[in-house]
Amino acid sequence: MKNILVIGSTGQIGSELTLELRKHYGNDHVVAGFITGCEPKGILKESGPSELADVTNPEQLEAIVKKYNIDTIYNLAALLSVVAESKPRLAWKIGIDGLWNVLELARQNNCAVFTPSSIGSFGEGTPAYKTPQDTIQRPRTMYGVSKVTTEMLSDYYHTKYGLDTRAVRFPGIISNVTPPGGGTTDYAVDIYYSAVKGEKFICPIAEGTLMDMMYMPDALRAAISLMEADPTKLIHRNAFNIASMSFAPETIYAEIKKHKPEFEMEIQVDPLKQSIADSWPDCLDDTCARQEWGWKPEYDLSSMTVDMLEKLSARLK
Ligand code: AKB
Repeated sequence: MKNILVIGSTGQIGSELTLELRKHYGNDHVVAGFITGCEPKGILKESGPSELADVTNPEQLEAIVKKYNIDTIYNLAALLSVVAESKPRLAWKIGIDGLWNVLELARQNNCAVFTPSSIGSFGEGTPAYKTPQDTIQRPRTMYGVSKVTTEMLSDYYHTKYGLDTRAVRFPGIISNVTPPGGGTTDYAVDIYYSAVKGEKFICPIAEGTLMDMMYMPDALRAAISLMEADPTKLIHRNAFNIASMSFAPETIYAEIKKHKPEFEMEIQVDPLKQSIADSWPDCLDDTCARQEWGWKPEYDLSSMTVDMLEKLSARLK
């Protein structure tokens, strides 16, 4: 049985990943790490242990690892792409100084570590269509720079110290539970909220802009199954391309309109978000993830849309 610490358990991915991990490994075996001002609430708080776990505070993290005999860390602490552009120093402090703390602690206590990367780790010069697993990564955003560094530092700890580090490159994640904050792909979540509330959606991304996206249940399965995968089969480590769907604003709009014919969308391009989106791939090639650990998504745009509209309508009623 694993003993797991989730750092960033109240964020967009963390809030659902922590509950999913508790289903797999037992409530008492998964500690929800949070920072002041982002305390766990409701089922997240009630279903298992939680602890203050600031990634920039190594002593605090060490006390949790010792107290709960932690052997696996899901390190989800990061600023998303748009926020990281306005707070680059903080993005580095959380993403890289924080990662250093996690990796050192993991080395001393023999923990496995999952620290996600992103489609944001690619940039100009990367082949945009069917982006290969191993290719040019020269992003010009602080988010991208910190994600490439995350991948390299995590691989360094694996090759140098034999630490069990693994990760995926997440696309934009779409969920009906915790909304994202400060990402370039957030529009693909916000659009569902507008559709369910009966409001016109103002889209910050231009027509024709393709980006990889994924429904949360697939993202959670990816993280957990990669950490469960047979290590002898892994040729890559940090980080695997994963993909399930790629679309532009007009395509998701048309899909929602099939269910909500009166729904309206107007495009008002946000220059920062657009420039970030333009630097990211159109769609990733996830062959290595499929071959090395059996990755296979379950949702496409149409099945995700049905589920999103149903769940959000029930929740926002
Ligand atoms: C963002 O838009 O910043 C994130 C990501 C794709 O990493 N959702």
